[in-house]
Amino acid sequence: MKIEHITLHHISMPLVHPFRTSFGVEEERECIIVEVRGAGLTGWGECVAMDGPWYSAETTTTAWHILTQFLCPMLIGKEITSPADANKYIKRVRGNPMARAGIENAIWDLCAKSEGLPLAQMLGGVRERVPVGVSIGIQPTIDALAKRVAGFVEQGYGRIKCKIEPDWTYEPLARIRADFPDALLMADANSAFTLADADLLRQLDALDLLMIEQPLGYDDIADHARLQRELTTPICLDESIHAIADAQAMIDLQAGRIINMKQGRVGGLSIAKQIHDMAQSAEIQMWCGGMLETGIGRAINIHLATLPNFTLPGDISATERYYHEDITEHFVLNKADSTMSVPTAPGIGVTVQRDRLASVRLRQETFVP
Ligand code: OSB
Ligand code: MG
Repeated sequence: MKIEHITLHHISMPLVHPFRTSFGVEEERECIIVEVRGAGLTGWGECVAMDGPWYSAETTTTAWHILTQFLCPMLIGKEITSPADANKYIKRVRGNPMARAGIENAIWDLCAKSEGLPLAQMLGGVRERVPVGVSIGIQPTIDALAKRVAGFVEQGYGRIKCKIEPDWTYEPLARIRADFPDALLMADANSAFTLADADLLRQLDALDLLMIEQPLGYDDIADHARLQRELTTPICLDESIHAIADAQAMIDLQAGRIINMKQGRVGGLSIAKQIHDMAQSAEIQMWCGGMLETGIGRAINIHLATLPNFTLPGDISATERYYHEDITEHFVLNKADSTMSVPTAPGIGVTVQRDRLASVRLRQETFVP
């Protein structure tokens, strides 16, 4: 099929609740929605770069630049039969994984729709429902955190992740562990610590956490290997895994036992699938991370999380945890088993509401051959 039309939609949606991590506070979620048309069908993707370079180097502005100046011009008018075909045209672009993933997502959706298959099936997924959890930001007080966690447990979330930083490490997690002795509980540091904090992090070993996510530098692998040797709690890498070579280094150096897979962070679904297969062979567990996505990105994450090595609950929550209104239909939690159902219609399986998309749009740009 020929890529006949591409439109980029730069949008911003207010979050229901400010989200505070060790790298900053998000009150609005800016992102770029990618629309690609061919053979009478429309594919959708989401570029998860954030407004500032705090989680990774990319921002919505750098991604807009890479998409408008390079990726869209390289793909418009091209004949493709698969995402692998499309990737041949854009492989000259180095780095910028989130920009690349945004357009690659849309091509996966388009190809799945042209085959009449749900994205999960195109990817090789094996589940109809995926286990999910909730990620909770740093709160003003421990009581406020305890209240927030209790609310999410009440809603049915079976896995709770709390953000940590050097002043917010042992005490908040110890309180949640005391309140919920059997909860699947974990911590995410977003690179807030150094090896000098090993003693502080070792205190967490007493709390029976599922894992500690990304304690050290966003680009580090070697120090994580040193730290893992000092902790009994498994280390999970998020920010450090940008590419296949990073996953290989993590495996070779034993720099952790778990990967948080975010397809945007590694450059799209094709690379995510390759890292998935590598991790599976190396017996590294995996789960699907989140970037406060709209319904488009959330649908993509849910389809990805159906692959066999996604054995732990993902950072995939109900729409109402993020947004009052979305640009697709809302996702709800299956309270009985803390799962989310995988959409069954072809492609991403959700419908984009164009009036909603237009109402949150800051700018748009269209490419035709
Ligand atoms: O580190 O996993 C992270 C959100 C934005 C950027 C980084 C992270 C997160 C989350 C939220 O933890 C996950 C979600 O529910 O989307
Ligand atoms: Mg993380």
